[in-house]
Amino acid sequence: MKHFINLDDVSSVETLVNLGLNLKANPLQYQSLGKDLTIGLVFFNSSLRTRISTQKAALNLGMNVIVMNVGSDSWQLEFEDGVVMDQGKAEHIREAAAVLGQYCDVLGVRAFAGLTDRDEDYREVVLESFRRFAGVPVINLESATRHPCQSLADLITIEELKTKEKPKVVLTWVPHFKPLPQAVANSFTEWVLRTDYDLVITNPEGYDLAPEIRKNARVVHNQDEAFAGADFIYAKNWSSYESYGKVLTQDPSWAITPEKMALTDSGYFMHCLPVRRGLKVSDAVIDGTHSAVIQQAGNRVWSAQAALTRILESR
Ligand code: AN0
Ligand code: CP
Repeated sequence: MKHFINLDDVSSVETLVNLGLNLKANPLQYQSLGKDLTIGLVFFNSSLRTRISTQKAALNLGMNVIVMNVGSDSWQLEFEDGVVMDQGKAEHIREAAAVLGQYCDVLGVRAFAGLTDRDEDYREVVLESFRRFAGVPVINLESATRHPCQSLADLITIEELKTKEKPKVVLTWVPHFKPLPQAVANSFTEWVLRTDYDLVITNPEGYDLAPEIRKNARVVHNQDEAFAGADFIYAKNWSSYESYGKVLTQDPSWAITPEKMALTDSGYFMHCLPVRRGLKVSDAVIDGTHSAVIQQAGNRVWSAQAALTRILESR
């Protein structure tokens, strides 16, 4: 695997999930694979899980790790070509990415959606610039429209918990007052569509994900109907794709409560975290025996380590 930017970089989801499970059982089996190599983690946005789990994964592979927060620790970067740089941005991505590629053997990059210009976000300007100019493999630590490290951890978790060959997996929109990116929901949809699970997406009208993401997935606008008999409830808020970046409703009836979970077949509650308790999910659900959120976050180490292992193997 050359890069881990989106699903196009992955030939077999099943093999990668199995590698993640295998690494979890024996974390240090490739301890010398990354010896004397350096990974640089570049953050344009905040992070708890991604920041620490990716460092841990790199350490398990014997790598050295350097972390940089863009903006506070570095210069503000320009991404547009052909501009006269007479405003606040002091350095162009063409130099910045190429220079980071001189210091690091692999780069991880987090750069969220701006949520104002849909075309710009869906062109993945930041991640694609790193792919073009860094000259080293790039790992997506959540870009404008995708979060593959999260989705791989999600599938590892479902594989660990599923009791049926073909579990019913429901991706549900939950309310939030701030516009959030579509990246987690987009990637989860794409990755689950590459499995043989039964996927249902439920969201209010106006919140359908991009057609090229949801493809032929079943979308229902009645949450109770979607939850019937579900084995996994994957909750996430996202802002509208159609009315790009807008919050169209904050309807509290879409939050995950014990009553909603009672509609499922003893389903597990999943969320990528961070999650706002009380707003998106009741304490009784997230603290309950069928909450998978901590296991899911723990599995972020094995997803990052699986991706990194494949990249180091093909250097
Ligand atoms: C981010 C998002 O929704 O994309 C990161 C999730 C992993 N969440 C927030 O900004 C709260
Ligand atoms: N789920 C996730 O990516 O969390 P962080 O934003 O804390 O990294």
